Parts: sequence; C-alpha cells; structure tokens
Amino acid sequence: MNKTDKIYVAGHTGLVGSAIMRSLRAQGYSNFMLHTIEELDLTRQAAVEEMFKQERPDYVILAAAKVGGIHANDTYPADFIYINLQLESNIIHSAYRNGVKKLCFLGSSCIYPKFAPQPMKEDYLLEGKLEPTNEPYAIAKIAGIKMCQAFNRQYGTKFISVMPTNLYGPHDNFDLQSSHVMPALIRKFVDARTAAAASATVWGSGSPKREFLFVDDLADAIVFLMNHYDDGEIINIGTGQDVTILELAAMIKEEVGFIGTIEFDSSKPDGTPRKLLDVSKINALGWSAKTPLREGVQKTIQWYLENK
Ligand code: GFB
Repeated sequence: MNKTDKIYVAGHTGLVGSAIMRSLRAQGYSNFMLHTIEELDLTRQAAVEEMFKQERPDYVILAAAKVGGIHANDTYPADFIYINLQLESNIIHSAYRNGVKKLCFLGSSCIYPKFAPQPMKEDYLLEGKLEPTNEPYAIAKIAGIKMCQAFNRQYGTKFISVMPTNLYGPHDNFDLQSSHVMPALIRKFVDARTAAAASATVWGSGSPKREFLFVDDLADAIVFLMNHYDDGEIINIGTGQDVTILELAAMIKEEVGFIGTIEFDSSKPDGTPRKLLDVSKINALGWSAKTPLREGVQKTIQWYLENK
C-alpha cells in the first residue's frame, strides 16, 4: 500500500478498527474512508454499493462485525449470523465490483473445530464440528473466508483472510452481559475492589484455556500482511501461548489490586476447552506478537480506569 492510497477501514471505531487506525496513522497512511454506523448501515446492500461507487477506495480492511462473548453469542445467534453474513457479503461484493486492489477479511479462531488438535493449523478448517455456543458466528466467518477465496478464483481479486485469536485492549466492550472474558474480568475486579467486596465471580469452571492477543499487535500484523501477504489461504494471528481462565483471573486480580477471593458460576458455559493457534506461518513471514500478556493487561486496565 502506498502512503497516499485510499484505505477503507470498516468498523474503525471498534476494538480492532481503532487499533488499525492507530497503526496505519503511525506508519504514515493518511487517506482514509471512514463511516460510522449512523452514517452507513453496512447490512444495507444498496447503501454499501453507492458508497463504494462514490468513494472508490484502493484498499479495504473489513474489521466491522457483530461480535460478543460466549453469553452474547449463545443468546443472540440469529443476530450474529444475519448481521455478519449481510455486511461481509455487501462489502466483499462491492470491493470486487469497484476494483479494490486488496481486501483483508477478519475471521476468528472459533472457525476451527471444537476438538481440533492443538495448536490449530490453518488447514484444520472444516475438519470437524464447531463449538455450539458460537456456531452461527463461526459459520458467518467461514462464509466470509469462502467468499474471498471464491472471488479470487473466479474474478482474480486479491482478498486475504486473517484469523485472529481472542483479542483485548483499549476500546473493548466492558458490558458484563455481552463482553468477552478479558474486559468482563477487568470490570468485575475493579468493581469488587471499589466496593471492597469479599469475592468476584468468574463464569464456568476456570479450566478452559484461551490465547490472548493485544489488539495493537493484531493491527500491526494486519498492516504487515496487507503489504507482504497475497495468498487467499487463511493465516492465523496469535501469540502461540495460552493460559487457563483461572490463571487469567488471578493475573487481573493481582494487577487490579483486589484482595478478595475468586468464585465460580458453574451455571455459565465454558465453551470450547482450548483454542490455541499455530502461528508458525505468520512467524515464518517475519511477524510475531510483541506485547507480553501482563503488559497488555496492565495497559487495558489503565485504559478502562481512564475511560469507564
Ligand atoms: O471470552 P469469552 O466470552 O469467549 O469466554 P470464547 C472465554 C471463557 O471465559 C469461557 C469464561 O470459558 C467463559 O465461560 N469466562 C469467565 C467469562 N468469566 C467470564 C465473564 O465474566 N465473561 C465472559 N464473557 N466469559 C468467544 C466466541 O468465545 O470468543 C466468539 O463466543 C468469538 O464467537 C470470541 O470467537 C473470540 O473464547 O469462549
């Protein structure tokens, strides 16, 4: 990408999109096409087509999505499949119709089978059944990957698909019902400390393992891949290391300075037992994650305390 090329970052105000904006701006890119959800509803096909025709971006980073944690995915499956299918379909098709030079589609590590061997290699896609709590979301993301590959094959487009692991960082959603585990636990331990509570509650058993990538590292990886990766085959983005939910909770508790105990709510689901990405493909291209988990947790707590 040349520094003056026009880049459309779909979802530029979210956790991922805002980090991509920070990374692009830091690297000297300055020509952006940005629309808030109020200005442009990405589920409306005609509106998306019109916007592409008028603004003709050179590059597209598709970071807009309906996302949420295990409870939100499990409670609103229709919204997760419908909104994601609509918006990715509209953007991918319009990108092709308007001669976009390259598009980056963001998938998720939940596209891999629930009981995939660990760490999960890119070619495990579609080799087994999905985790039921987020199957509709995963199916929408798999459809996005397959759309990119189909357009590449039929029309010669250059659409890449990246699979990030669980993400966290500034601008995350800290709502306790709809958020992912990292922001939920930061908020719970901060609230428990403020209230001098005896305990804070962690959902499930605490035994599932998750890999966490600081969102600014993801953003750097995406800009790197936009400039160095042209293959339609999916590529994982992660740290290559995971922790149990209990280990994560203990770390957040310590960093927040909460002195009470941790309790478990076994009425809430654990979800998939483990989803660690094999990151040898992106490492071999010359990229690896920089931010250690504790440092990322500290930065995210800091951001939450300043912005809550
Ligand atoms: O981050 P999370 O909601 O999503 O939950 P997934 C990860 C693990 O943390 C689960 C546990 O085992 C949860 O039960 N957990 C413990 C909590 N306490 C909490 C809490 O207070 N809030 C939340 N949210 N979890 C999502 C998918 O799966 O991951 C999405 O549903 C997406 O589709 C995303 O792929 C990356 O890692 O289980």
